[in-house]
Amino acid sequence: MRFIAIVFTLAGLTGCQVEDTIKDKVVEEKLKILEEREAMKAQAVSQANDGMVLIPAGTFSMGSAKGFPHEGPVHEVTLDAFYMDTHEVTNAEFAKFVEETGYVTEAETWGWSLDFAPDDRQGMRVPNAAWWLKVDGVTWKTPTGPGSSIEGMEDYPAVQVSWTDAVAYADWAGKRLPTEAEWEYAARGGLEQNEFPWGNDFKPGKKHHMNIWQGRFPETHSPTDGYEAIAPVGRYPANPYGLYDMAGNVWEWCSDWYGEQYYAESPTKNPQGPELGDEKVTRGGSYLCAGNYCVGYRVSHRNKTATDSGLPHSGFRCVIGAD
Ligand SMILES: [Ca+2]
Ligand SMILES: [Cu+2]
Repeated sequence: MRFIAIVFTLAGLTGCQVEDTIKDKVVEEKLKILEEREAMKAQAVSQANDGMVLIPAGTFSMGSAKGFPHEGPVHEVTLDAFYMDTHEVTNAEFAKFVEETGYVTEAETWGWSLDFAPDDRQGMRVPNAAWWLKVDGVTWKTPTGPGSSIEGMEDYPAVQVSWTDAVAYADWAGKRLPTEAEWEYAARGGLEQNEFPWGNDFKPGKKHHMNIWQGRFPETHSPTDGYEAIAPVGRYPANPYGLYDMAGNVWEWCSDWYGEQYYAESPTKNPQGPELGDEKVTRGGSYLCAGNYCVGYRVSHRNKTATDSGLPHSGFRCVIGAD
């Protein structure tokens, strides 16, 4: 009966009118979605007023000829403006997201994750990186296994979050992960071909500017930078854009798939990374990075991790487009 009534109503209109009505509806819906998105973005930007900084649009030389081969070729990249979190997403921020959404991280789903263990603990070791151990009960709340906790560590970066977890957080916050190009551009702080986020001096004024590993990794360690392992965010000077910890402390997820040869074929404008890949890019190095090993704290250094992997020295920060 209802169906007949609808058909009758439609038949009452001319074909053109029906089409126009449908078109209007589609346009209306699209406008509504756009408006909602804009509102979300505006809200995220204003909420984050003191938590994000504007990274101005510009062109820079991405990569380095002084690092590992995949850091080259140095190539010109032009980016639109964006806002970036001044610090890595903290445990307090991640906890708020979990509280509001009931989100369960991948490590919590699997029931295990990886821990740094250059000792003789028995268990499943990661091939080619024997100091990584699969440990049951490792999660963002218990980052080194049962008995560990993040109590009192509200202002430490959230770790043991997979790429998928990081994207879920970003969606919730109305933000997104930075592209690899955005990350490097922001980390360089407006400087040209600098080694570190603040310039070329490893220790300006003989003062540590990042939380890394002092000694020969992984055998000897004498943490003169003040932190044996993870540090709270923002304990070292910010770079010229006002970004903290773009070198050291924890690795940061980017949105790009990792492509070893990508720099040779990268588009100039707003590159998004290869279309497909096995692992996602991580940047910035961590408290485990040492001069004798990966030198991961160099601003052009590239690293990669499987999307479902959480690690005790890997976190993230977010961005929002500014246009
Ligand atoms: Ca350290
Ligand atoms: Cu490293």
